[in-house]
Amino acid sequence: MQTTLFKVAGMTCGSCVARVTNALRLVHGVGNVNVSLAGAAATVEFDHQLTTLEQLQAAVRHAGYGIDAVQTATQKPKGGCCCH
Ligand SMILES: [Cu+2]
Repeated sequence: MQTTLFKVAGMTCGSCVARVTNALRLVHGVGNVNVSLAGAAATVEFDHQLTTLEQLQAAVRHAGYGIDAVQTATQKPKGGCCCH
């Protein structure tokens, strides 16, 4: 499993978050999904042998949202509450 973080464009409310979350969860090989409305980002845990970042982003686009920027680097579980 690896964790990736990417920006999701177009989310405006909790329903958007739920839609993006569900779309990502439906992708084969995806584990935990955490979508942040405030951060306009999705944190996705996935098995890279079963799926790819491209497939995750395609699922988000399919749900009607955009991908802003891509961070392919594995997220470091380091740092406290201050992300910026
Ligand atoms: Cu919405």
